[in-house]
Amino acid sequence: MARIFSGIQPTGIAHLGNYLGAIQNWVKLQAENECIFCLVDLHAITVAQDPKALRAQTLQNAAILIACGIDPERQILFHQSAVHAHARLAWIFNCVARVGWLNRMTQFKDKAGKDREAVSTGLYVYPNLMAADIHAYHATLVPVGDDQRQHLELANDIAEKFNHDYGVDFFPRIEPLILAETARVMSLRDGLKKMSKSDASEQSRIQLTDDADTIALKIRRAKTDPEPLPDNIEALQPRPEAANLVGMYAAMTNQTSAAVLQQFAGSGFGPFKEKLAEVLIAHIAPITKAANDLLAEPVYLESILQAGARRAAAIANPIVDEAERIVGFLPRG
Ligand code: AQP
Repeated sequence: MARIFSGIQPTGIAHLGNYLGAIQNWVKLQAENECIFCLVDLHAITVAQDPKALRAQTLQNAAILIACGIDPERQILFHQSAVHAHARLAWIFNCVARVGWLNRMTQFKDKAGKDREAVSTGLYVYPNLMAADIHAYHATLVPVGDDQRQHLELANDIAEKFNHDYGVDFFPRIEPLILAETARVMSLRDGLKKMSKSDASEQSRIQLTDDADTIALKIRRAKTDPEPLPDNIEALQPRPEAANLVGMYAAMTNQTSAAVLQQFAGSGFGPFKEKLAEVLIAHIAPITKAANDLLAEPVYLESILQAGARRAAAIANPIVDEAERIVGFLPRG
C-alpha cells in the first residue's frame, strides 16, 4: 500500500478539468492506497484571494470532493493551513532549493507572464511548498497531470540535496502517477487554454456546482467552428475547440474520441452540444446535490476537515520534527 498525497487549490470552484484530470482518479486510488487529500490554501494565496471567498471556496471544494466520492473516514481530507508542518518544512526547502532550479519552472513563467517583478515571492517558491506537502508525509506516489511533472522532479532534487548535504537517507524518492486518462480539459472559450478555476470568464468552465440550465447554456455558448464533426481524429487536430468537446464527451461516456466521432461524424455542433450537455448534466447533477446537502451543514463540514487535519498532523509532525533536528534546530519542547 503506497502513501499518496494530492492537493487542489481552493482558488475557485472545482471544475470539469479538475474532475476528469484529478478527482475521479483520486476516488479510484482510494481503494488500494493510503491517501492524503489536501485543500492547499497556502498555495492559493500565492496569488491574491479575497479572504471571505477563500474560506467559502475551501468549504465548497471539500464538499465537492466528498460528493465525488472521497471518503474522509477512510482517507485523510483537510485544509493545508491547519497543519503547520507544511510551512515549517517549506522554509527548510526554501533554503535547500537553488534559485537556478526555480528559474527553470515553466509554470512560474506561465503564471507570472510579462509582469514577473510584480508577482509574489510565494508564487516563485510555490514548488518548494509543493515538495514540502509531499515529503512531510514521506508520501511516495503523487497523482498529477503532466503539467506537474517538472515540479515533482524538483521535489526529488530537493530531497536528494537535503539527504546529501546532511548525510542522511531521510526523504524517499517520489514517483509521479501520471494516469493515461489524465485528460487535459480545455477552456470552453479558447481550445488552446486549459480550463481553469481562476479564468476571469465563468463561461470558460463547467463548475461542479453548476445547475442543469447553466451547464446547458455554457455548452451551447462554447466556442466551436462552422464545420460538421469529422469521421477521424486526425481531422480534429487543427480544431482545438471541437477536439475539446469531443474529448469531454468521450471522457464522460467512457469511450475514445475516435468512437465518439464514429457516432457523430457529419453532425453539426447543435445536436452534438445537446447530447454533450445531457451527459454532463446526468453526471454532475448528483455531485452538485450531494455537495449542496453537505454545504447546508458548514459546522459539520468544518469538523470533518479539522479531524482530517489532526490525523494529518499526527503523521507529518514527527517527520518534520526529525527534519528540523537534522538541520540543527533545538527541540521545540
Ligand atoms: N483543465 C484541466 N484538465 C485536466 N486536469 C486539470 N487539473 C487542473 N486543471 C485541469 C488538475 O487538477 C488538479 C488540481 O489542480 P489545482 O487546483 O491544484 O491547480 P491547477 O492545475 O492550477 O488548477 P486550476 O483550475 O487551473 O487552478 P488555478 O486557476 O487556481 O490555477 C491537478 O492535479 C491538475 O493537474
